[in-house]
Amino acid sequence: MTEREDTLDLLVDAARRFAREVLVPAEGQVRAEGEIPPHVVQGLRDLGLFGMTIPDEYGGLGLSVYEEVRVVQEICYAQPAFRSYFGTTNGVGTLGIINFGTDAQKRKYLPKLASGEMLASFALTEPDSGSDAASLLTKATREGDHWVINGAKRFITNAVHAGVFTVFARTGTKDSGSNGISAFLVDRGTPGLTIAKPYEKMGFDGSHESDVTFDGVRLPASAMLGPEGTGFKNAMKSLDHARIHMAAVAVGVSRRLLDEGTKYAVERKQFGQPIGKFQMIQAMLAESQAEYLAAKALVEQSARDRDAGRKTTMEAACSKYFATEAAGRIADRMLQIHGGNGYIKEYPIERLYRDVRLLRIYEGTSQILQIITAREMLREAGL
Ligand code: COS
Repeated sequence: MTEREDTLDLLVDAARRFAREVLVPAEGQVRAEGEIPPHVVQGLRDLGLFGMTIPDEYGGLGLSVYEEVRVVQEICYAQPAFRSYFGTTNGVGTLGIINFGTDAQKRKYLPKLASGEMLASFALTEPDSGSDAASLLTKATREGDHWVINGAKRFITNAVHAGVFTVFARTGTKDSGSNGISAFLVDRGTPGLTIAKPYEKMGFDGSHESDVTFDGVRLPASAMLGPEGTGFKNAMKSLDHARIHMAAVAVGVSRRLLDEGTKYAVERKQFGQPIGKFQMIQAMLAESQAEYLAAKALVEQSARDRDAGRKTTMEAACSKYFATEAAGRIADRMLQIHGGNGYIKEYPIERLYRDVRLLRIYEGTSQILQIITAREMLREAGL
């Protein structure tokens, strides 16, 4: 084993223990208070997870994509909202700065993001632009040495906590399509930036998503991230990485769901024996275990392919599509094993069932991921 593999084993083991000994016991508190408790945030900081993907020269752990998915699977043994707190920063919130930022932008933001002193949000989606991301309407207008942003964003994770937003806005004409979109870094507190109260949601207790509006937000030209007109492509490149991360979230929570279902099948007795002795329960467990192992293998292989420098647009789409759809089926079967007890809040399965429903929607719906996959296949076949 190399030293790097040894270090990864230690980190994965620490993340596993932290999830089981600290995060899972805190789930009830998060449900009651709607917030991630300070001792959890501190624990995530101590593990270095806010800087998981940030290069070590900026104070991060500098993990490869494969290393990242190994850690994320462990953390997501607990409800996935814990991951949202640091994962958005590591994912779409920061990838643009790491990959397309200037030295000055990297120096300004990455050390604070890596330590968890600052969180980052990714502001792409709008009220009328979701799956069709290139149709966004937020406008950036050049005024001398400045850009002025006007528009509205929707479903912005961690907006209430974020110190910096990667904002996508149209710098080209209305008809300029994806090539008329640029990215900007907007600091919290910039005049004209308003963050609304978080939505009430179906699940993901403790994770906060809000509307964000830009009313004449004035930025220096140096706030542009990457060259003018490259915002859309850079967002897509960040999402290619982030979708592998999201697939790992689904794998982690699937493991938890399986453990909850198996435990219940051993403890619960009907007709004079544990229900796990019945073949119909066994079939649900076995089908779910096979899907979990297949999703895990797919996600880890896609991560390795990305680390090897391959274009993984299709692999990322397939990983997120398969792992999140599998998590949905696994949640449904494990709740079914719990019978009536699965439908009441006394058992964690009810909350996890609601949480995993989001995984098939955010960072690309299953249907968009199928379109991306088929397009790549057909392009390779010459269409
Ligand atoms: N990497 C690099 N470039 C990419 C890319 C990728 N993964 N995907 C697209 N591009 C490029 C294309 O090559 C094309 O470039 P050219 O104009 O030079 O040919 C350009 O971007 C436009 O691509 P495309 O024509 O495929 O764009 P569409 O508008 O047809 O569709 C989809 C793009 C549907 C894939 C995109 O809008 C998408 O992913 N939607 C979902 C958004 C999402 O996930 N939202 C969740 C919230 S964000 S957390």
